[in-house]
Amino acid sequence: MVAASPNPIHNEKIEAIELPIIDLSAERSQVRNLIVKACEDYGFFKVINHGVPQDIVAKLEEQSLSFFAKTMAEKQRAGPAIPLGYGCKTIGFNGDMGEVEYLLFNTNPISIAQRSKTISNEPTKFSSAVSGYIEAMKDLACEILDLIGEGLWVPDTSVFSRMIRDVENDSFFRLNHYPHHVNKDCTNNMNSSCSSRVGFGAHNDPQILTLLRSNDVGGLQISPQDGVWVPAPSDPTAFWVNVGDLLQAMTNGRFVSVRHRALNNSSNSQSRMSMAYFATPPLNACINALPEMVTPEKPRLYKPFTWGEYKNTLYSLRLGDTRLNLFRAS
Ligand code: GA4
Repeated sequence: MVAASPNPIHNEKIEAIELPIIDLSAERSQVRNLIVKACEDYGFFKVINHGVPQDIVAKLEEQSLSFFAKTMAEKQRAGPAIPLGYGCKTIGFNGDMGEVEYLLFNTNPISIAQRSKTISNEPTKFSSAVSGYIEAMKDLACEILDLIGEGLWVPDTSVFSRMIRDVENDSFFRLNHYPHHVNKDCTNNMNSSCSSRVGFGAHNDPQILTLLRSNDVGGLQISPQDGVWVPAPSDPTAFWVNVGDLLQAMTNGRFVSVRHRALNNSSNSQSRMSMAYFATPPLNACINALPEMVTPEKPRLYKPFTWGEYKNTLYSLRLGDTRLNLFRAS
């Protein structure tokens, strides 16, 4: 920890902790141990030297920028994000709001090509940028999941990645834009109207693993414990990786699904843009603690469920709800 300061507005503490940074080009036996440790300690870490070509990222960033620069009427041609499409300020079905606009996709290339016709004047360019990026994210997520399998010493090291490689996987992808505000009140960032500007409210990701990348504008924070928020500084060349609810359930609580949020109160004149890939199993995949994770000292925490059941539950709840508790074993 290098600094701690109370936020006078919400009684929250902002702590500048150095979050784990994992160099994927280092020796494999080291990397897998560091990843497992980061998943246990924070459910969150940054990967560098990940091998994702810079031009794949740059192409998508350019397409994303030009979409969000359009007029509201043009953007709304993408259809409402219920559940997939363009959303502005409203998040999900149950009244959650945030200072954010976004595009939500599934990761099927045919569906992306179809949707791109309503999103861009150059649909082929747009869809190949999105599909190319998703492909790279899927490979990176599976590589990280294989390292996790090895680091946990489970007999079937592809037990996690196989769910994501399955043709029926239900992975999602989202592009977020947190518009820059010109606000006179924001000269002092201790001011309430400034520091309380939530872009995407506190929540846990429901899936297995999320890979998040942003431009050079900060705002992402994680909460390792109630009332404490740790900034995750922006790094356009890296990816933040976070553990989702399903991985917490499959590791019987050994890994933690990290609570996080994005604030939209940047003090420079740039808007934050982020891209998030959510590695998700098929709807009928059974989510159950791996036998190796269950011991007499660590009895099963959650009852088995399918991703489909979990997905129905999460869409019936609010963004900030902790849904995994509803699946407790006893
Ligand atoms: C949070 C993680 C992903 O962004 C997402 C979100 C989804 C949505 O935006 O439609 C949800 C949210 C997320 C969890 C609870 C429900 C569903 C909004 C919401 C209020 C795409 C996801 O899978 O779950």
